[in-house]
Amino acid sequence: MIERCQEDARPRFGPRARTAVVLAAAALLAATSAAFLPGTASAGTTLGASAAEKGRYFGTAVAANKLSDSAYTTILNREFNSVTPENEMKIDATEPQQGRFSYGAADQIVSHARSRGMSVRGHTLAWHSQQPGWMQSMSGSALRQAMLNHVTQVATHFRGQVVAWDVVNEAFADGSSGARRDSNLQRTGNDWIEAAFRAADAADPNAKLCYNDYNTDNWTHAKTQAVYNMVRDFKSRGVPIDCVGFQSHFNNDSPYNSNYRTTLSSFAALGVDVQVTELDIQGAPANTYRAVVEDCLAVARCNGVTVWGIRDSDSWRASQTPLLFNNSGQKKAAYDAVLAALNNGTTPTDPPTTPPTTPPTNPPGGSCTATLQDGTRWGDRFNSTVTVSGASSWTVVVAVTSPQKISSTWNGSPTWDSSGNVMTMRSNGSGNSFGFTTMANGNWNRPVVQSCTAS
Ligand code: G2I
Repeated sequence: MIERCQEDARPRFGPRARTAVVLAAAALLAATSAAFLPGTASAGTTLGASAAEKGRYFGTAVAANKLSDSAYTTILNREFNSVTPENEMKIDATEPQQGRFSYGAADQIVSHARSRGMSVRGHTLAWHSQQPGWMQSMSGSALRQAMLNHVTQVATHFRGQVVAWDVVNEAFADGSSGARRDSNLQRTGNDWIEAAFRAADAADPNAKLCYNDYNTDNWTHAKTQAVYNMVRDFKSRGVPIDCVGFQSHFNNDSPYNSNYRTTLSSFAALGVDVQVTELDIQGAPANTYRAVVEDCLAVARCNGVTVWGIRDSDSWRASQTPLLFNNSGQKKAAYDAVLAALNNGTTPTDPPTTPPTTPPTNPPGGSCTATLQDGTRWGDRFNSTVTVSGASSWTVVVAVTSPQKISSTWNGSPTWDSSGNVMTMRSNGSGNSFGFTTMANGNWNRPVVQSCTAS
């Protein structure tokens, strides 16, 4: 109850207020014992499209210097609808000299992603590693101020372009201590993590703010429990945290455990979203990849899965061949398992809501007809599908109502007006329908089709 009172004290807008709504929806779900209903039959042929049909994303880490490799971008553009810059948003990349910010490589990835309807996860604002030299040599209040300024500047630069930030990365120690990791940031005071979250919240109130770590996948591990206790404490005190990232680098020393689903659902029950943020698995066993995806789909608040690279040769652990595509860019057995899991998975469904009575809007003027249909609705977002008739090559304009935001699209090539609320979707050879997910941000108005033109 303390938790809910704290939540209620926050302003009733933005994702932090949405958390209260989602909590209420989750409670209702539990009360009605209708948490999971079979999803509609799904036949997505790419990871991103199949995940989107389940209201999730399927993402990958991207390196800016590979965007000129057409074999790489062909797979990226075809398969993924979310992107995490692998190194380009880290502190050493974005503030190489104190007070001098450098966003070129990160902007390149963000632009590549957003122009293709992919969402962006920001990684990472505050971390003991990959600090530029000037920061490594700082301590105390000067370091605290420098860290907070970094969080503010970088989150402000990417405001509106990044759907989720790894605000703080890897702040807990390995092993059985359950303690914080010793670092120059930790030595500025135990409250450095919440200070970073508050700075990020002030700079970008609409991004989801995540804590991200590795070896926090096994529910029985001390490190997992320590992060869980921190998140529970943050929620009880109103620290603005929205999500927890589970890196999920699995290998023989740190294997997947079947209690992973318990980990995801236990954190989600605290009132945060959960995300699989850096998945790779030594040897890429199909069964383990399938299990991870099934575990995410089984947890309503698991937003999506990001793999840490595209081809094995792109991996930080290339010799372990841990990814979904081989060095030649061919799909591995694990790819097929992941796609099947996404297509077979159940769709977590909110309690029945009154269906909208407004008929689809198809204003005249185009030589084709676009019909919008409502898709799955969750506590914070909903899917829509638009079917086009009368043209095989088309341009459809769709508007959502501010503060709604379209967070992902599939089966089309989108561009946006300057407000971000009007999307022009062009056919891209994927057929005569496209879809998109809208973050409601408290507004459940139906998106409106403004025009359809044959092109
Ligand atoms: O270590 C795996 C990941 C663990 N979680 C946090 C992630 O940020 C981390 O990613 C890896 C990148 O995949 C590597 O690409 O982080 C490493 C350290 O930041 C990255 O390695 C760095 C090398 O240390 C640099 O020498 C190199 O210049 O990659 C850079 C770019 O290739």
